[in-house]
Amino acid sequence: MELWGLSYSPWTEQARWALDHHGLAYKFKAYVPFLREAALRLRMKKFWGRVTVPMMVVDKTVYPDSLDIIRYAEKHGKGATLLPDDLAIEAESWKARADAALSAARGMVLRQMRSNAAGLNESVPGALPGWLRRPLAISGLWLFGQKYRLAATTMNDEEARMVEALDALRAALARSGGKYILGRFTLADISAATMLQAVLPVDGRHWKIGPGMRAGWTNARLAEKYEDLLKWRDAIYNEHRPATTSRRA
Ligand SMILES: N[C@@H](CCC(=O)N[C@@H](CS)C(=O)NCC(=O)O)C(=O)O
Repeated sequence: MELWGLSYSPWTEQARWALDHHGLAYKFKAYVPFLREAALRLRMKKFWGRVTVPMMVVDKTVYPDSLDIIRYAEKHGKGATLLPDDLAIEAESWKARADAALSAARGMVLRQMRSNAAGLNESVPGALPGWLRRPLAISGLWLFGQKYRLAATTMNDEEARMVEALDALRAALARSGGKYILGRFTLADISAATMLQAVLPVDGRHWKIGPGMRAGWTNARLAEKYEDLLKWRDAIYNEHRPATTSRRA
């Protein structure tokens, strides 16, 4: 079983969390946008249209999206379900809400990375020579900005979309008693916890991230305003995402 992903991407983290939660072992293949796109397309046998990660291949079957991978883990893994029958629709709609906020957050992060030399350096593979790293990282950032139409939005719009999701999360936790969004640990909690990565990254014991990237993913304004949600996220990670180094490729 092979999982292609971006180790710093919340979508990849959701897929890995579900696979780990269900005790499924996989080989992690670190994707690099643009540089490894041809290899990804070849592996997926998808030669046109958009490709994203996470993407998983099991035997000859391709699972091209985080939700497909999570559903695979539900079906083939062991342990408590993340999508119980009575809560599956609501849990998946929380994932959709978190993913929409994360798409907005991608813009926030890309904007912050422009002036973040350390983060840019960490975004390219370690094996590349020094002189190539900066030009490659800058062109990658520019291409990403084009691909995700950064010019069509502003930091304020993106922040507003994130705030909407954060307010909804706060309200849902107030209704449910504060521990789990839907009363039990489900995909809703995983999705919302990974969404908070774009407010303030979780402790590196759970999800490794370099100092430059950490700065690029931090939104100090939101972190101050949603401290309660960050505490909730940390508790979810402590209880449901044991820190190990083995899976942190
Ligand atoms: N619907 C997809 C979305 C994943 C997604 O947006 N992945 C982005 C993360 S930044 C990606 O792979 N970007 C790489 C690229 O566009 O080259 C999923 O849930 O798996």
